[in-house]
Amino acid sequence: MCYYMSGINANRNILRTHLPPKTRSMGDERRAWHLALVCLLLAAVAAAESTPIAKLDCQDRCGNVSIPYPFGTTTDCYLNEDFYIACNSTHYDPPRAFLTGSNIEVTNITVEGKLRIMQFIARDCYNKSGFPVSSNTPSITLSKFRVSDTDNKFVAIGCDTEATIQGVQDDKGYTSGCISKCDSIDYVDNFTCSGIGCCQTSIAKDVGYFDIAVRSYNNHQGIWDFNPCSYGFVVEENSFNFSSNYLRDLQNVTMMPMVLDWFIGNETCETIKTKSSDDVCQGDSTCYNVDNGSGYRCKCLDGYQGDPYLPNGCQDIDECKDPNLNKCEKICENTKGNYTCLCPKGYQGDGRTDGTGCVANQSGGSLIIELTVGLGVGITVLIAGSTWSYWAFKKWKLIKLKHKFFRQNGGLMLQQELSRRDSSTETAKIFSAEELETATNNYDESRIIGRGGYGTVYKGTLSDGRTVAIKKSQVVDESQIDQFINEVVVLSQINHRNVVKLLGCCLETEVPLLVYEFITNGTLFEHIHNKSKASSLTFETRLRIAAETAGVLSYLHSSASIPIIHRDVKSTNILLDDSYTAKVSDFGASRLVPLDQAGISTVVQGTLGYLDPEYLQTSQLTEKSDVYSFGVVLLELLTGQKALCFERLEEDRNLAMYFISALKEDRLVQILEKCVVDEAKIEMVEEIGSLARRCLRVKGEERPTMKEVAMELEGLRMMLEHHPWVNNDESRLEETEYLLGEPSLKIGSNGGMNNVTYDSITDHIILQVGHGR
Ligand SMILES: *[C@@H]1O[C@H](CO)[C@@H](O)[C@H](O)[C@H]1NC(C)=O
Ligand SMILES: *[C@@H]1O[C@H](CO)[C@@H](O)[C@H](O)[C@H]1NC(C)=O
Ligand SMILES: *[C@@H]1O[C@H](CO)[C@@H](O)[C@H](O)[C@H]1NC(C)=O
Ligand SMILES: *[C@@H]1O[C@H](CO)[C@@H](O)[C@H](O)[C@H]1NC(C)=O
Ligand SMILES: *[C@@H]1O[C@H](CO)[C@@H](O)[C@H](O)[C@H]1NC(C)=O
Ligand SMILES: *[C@@H]1O[C@H](CO)[C@@H](O)[C@H](O)[C@H]1NC(C)=O
Ligand SMILES: *[C@@H]1O[C@H](CO)[C@@H](O)[C@H](O)[C@H]1NC(C)=O
Ligand SMILES: *[C@@H]1O[C@H](CO)[C@@H](O)[C@H](O)[C@H]1NC(C)=O
Ligand SMILES: *[C@@H]1O[C@H](CO)[C@@H](O)[C@H](O)[C@H]1NC(C)=O
Ligand SMILES: *[C@@H]1O[C@H](CO)[C@@H](O)[C@H](O)[C@H]1NC(C)=O
Ligand SMILES: *[C@@H]1O[C@H](CO)[C@@H](O)[C@H](O)[C@H]1NC(C)=O
Ligand SMILES: CC(=O)N[C@H]1CO[C@H](CO)[C@@H](O)[C@@H]1O
Repeated sequence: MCYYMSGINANRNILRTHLPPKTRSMGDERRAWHLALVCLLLAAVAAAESTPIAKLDCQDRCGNVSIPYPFGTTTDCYLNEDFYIACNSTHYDPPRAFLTGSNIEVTNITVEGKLRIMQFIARDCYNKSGFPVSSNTPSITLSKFRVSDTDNKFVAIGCDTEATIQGVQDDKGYTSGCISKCDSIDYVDNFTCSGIGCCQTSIAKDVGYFDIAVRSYNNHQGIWDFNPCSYGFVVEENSFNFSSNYLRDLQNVTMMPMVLDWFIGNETCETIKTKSSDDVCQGDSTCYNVDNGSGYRCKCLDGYQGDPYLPNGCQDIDECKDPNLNKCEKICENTKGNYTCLCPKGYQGDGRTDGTGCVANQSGGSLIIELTVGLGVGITVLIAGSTWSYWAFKKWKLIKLKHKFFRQNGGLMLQQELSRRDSSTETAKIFSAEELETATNNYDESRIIGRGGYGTVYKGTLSDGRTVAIKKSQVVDESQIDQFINEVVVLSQINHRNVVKLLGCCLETEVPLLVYEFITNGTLFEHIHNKSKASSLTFETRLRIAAETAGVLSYLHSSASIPIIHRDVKSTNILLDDSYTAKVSDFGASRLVPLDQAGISTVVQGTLGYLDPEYLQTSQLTEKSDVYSFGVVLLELLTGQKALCFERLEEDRNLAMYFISALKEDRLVQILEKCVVDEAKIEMVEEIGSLARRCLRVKGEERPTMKEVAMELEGLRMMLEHHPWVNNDESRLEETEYLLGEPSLKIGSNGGMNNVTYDSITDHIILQVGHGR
């Protein structure tokens, strides 16, 4: 056995070949750009994180569209079927969102009750001699939501045009429309739909169905040169700006944005209150009726903002941060849902600019005293000033350097972008260099909690008391900065309980720094290979850690909006919190895989002992490489042995080889960790061994997918919970019989479980069991 094998530098374990060096300036520019973009992504994610918009472990966006609860893209993530959004990532990149059971594309959802969709436009076109060439009459049918009468207009475009909209309002039909005729384009006004070349009318309330038809009186003859077609559509008023060019050519435009009103149920707040179980307004929010009680919505109380349908969705607005939100003259103090104004010492009043403000207290001071004080202050200021100038000069140089780094790292672009954003939405935490220096006591040696191939990780305490992990690249090497950037890109796509959270980044240093949540209990590696800690890692915990890790890898491979291959799965990259929940970390080497590519060719990168032999040979990266590495981690958990150990015989140095030869010679039990032998039944251990064996197949395609692995491990966990398969000889016989009596729980010859369905997004496992339970 070899428990302690320190002295091997982590870097040496990393096998990595470099791409040919790029020219520096090009790299710099690209990198700066990249980082700015990436941090924006991070900003969006961080904002979403600080005020959640989706339920825990639910996808909160689909491509460009953010999906706030009550909407959701998977079971248990939406309020009811009406709010199901089908996120189609198989045909579109970025993925696109569709209303449930329809081809209606959703482009924006607000928690205030609006839903922007794309709707087809009606057209009726002729050729020069007046023959119809194409026409259509699009319609829309909404099962639940209604076309917004306040946000949309019905618009017709053409100079020989009659357009009608036929709608259904509360089971009663109605027809409306408008006519536009003109002889010349010269009279057509730009930017206003004034009746010449373009006419518009309002939409009725509560319309859930409409169709649109356009006709022409003279088949556009005589005006064909500037207007061959008529068009009609319902469009969001604010996003449509008429131009005379549309008369000539709107042929490439097939869809226009339209706004729907959404609401909950078909009852009023008053009736809902009487059945408290149905109330969906959460936290600091209140219910209000939509129109005449055909449904209701929730909104955050005054002074709060966020998603009122989530328990912690409505969060206090810090009015003091934004001078436009408070009316304080001097000191502003934020309170829950409001703020108060204070006056400094020596002043009195209500402190409000719309009130009495702050006025100085009546002081009995005489002119002489004031003069003396003034003189004293003057001299002090003079002395302080000259010292300060000297000090400021040094500081100035430092600041200039910081600015340089900030610029180099894409900070300016980021800043511009942020300032353009709505100031009310909370932005990413961009940490300042000082903040992180203070947090880590100037990157003190004692704060180092890990060193990896890609940098040093420090433990830090922020001024608000939060403990964080700060990752800093060791060497200024472009490829390493790229790794950091890559990590931010990847992490910004993931929101999962078993992935370490990224809290923010810092751009002012020469290398960007990443700030993560601090995971209290260290790496899985320490827990397996440190004798004293290993003893407290029970078989059940080991199995749970394996299942959680497999679950999150399966999520990365299949459920995240863009598939992600971790590429460096190993026990040092799995962290444990105090409840031993696994948190996968270090996405520096990870790759996003475009949907149409099954495998990508890359520079081989990974850690010896965990590295997929097929990938090593072919450089073709696929999800199956993670499956191999996971197989090795599974072995580590089972055997308590290191992935690569120079104290074993040469042919056994590699844990995978060692395990396979032990399996062949039928001495599996000899190499197992003691607690596993003591606590688990041999059948279950064999089951896991067989799973590991399949993960370690040389040919990637013969390995199971991560999803299958996750399912199988979850199935074993369920079984352990329901009939603890503890090694107890007395119960063994009975147990076997019990299993035989329940065929649906039996394990197939290949070790696969029947009747287990697994949804890695929600981490839910559904185990169908026969009767008698
Ligand atoms: C998504 O956003 C990107 C960047 O803002 C934009 O280029 C792209 O067209 C958008 N895609 C869709 C489908 O709206
Ligand atoms: C995605 O969209 C395509 C094309 O519209 C469709 O054929 C496919 O069934 C959709 N996939 C899902 C999962 O909805
Ligand atoms: C969605 O609509 C809201 C309100 O119109 C707007 O503030 C927001 O920027 C839109 N989001 C996107 C991604 O277009
Ligand atoms: C218009 O279409 C008709 C019928 O297809 C055809 O006979 C005629 O030649 C077309 N005229 C022009 C100018 O293309
Ligand atoms: C309207 O604006 C377009 C450009 O957007 C221009 O080409 C056209 O000449 C303008 N028409 C009038 C009548 O000003
Ligand atoms: C339409 O566009 C023109 C030029 O881009 C702009 O001046 C005008 O204000 C716009 N009108 C509306 C209603 O947005
Ligand atoms: C419409 O599409 C055609 C071909 O796809 C292209 O030649 C034409 O320039 C487009 N027109 C506009 C206004 O984009
Ligand atoms: C309200 O909705 C429920 C269930 O969705 C339905 O059974 C009921 O008929 C509806 N009531 C009205 C007045 O539409
Ligand atoms: C609400 O209903 C009442 C009576 O049913 C009606 O008089 C009123 O016009 C309705 N208001 C709206 C906004 O529909
Ligand atoms: C906030 O407090 C002020 C008085 O300080 C009061 O006038 C105002 O109505 C309060 N606003 C809210 C939203 O409670
Ligand atoms: C790990 O967690 C266990 C259980 O919560 C705790 O007893 C132990 O002190 C923790 N170890 C470390 C290094 O934090
Ligand atoms: C209880 C149950 O649903 N059993 C099913 C398990 O799956 C097999 C085949 O997949 C079915 O034949 C069983 O009926």
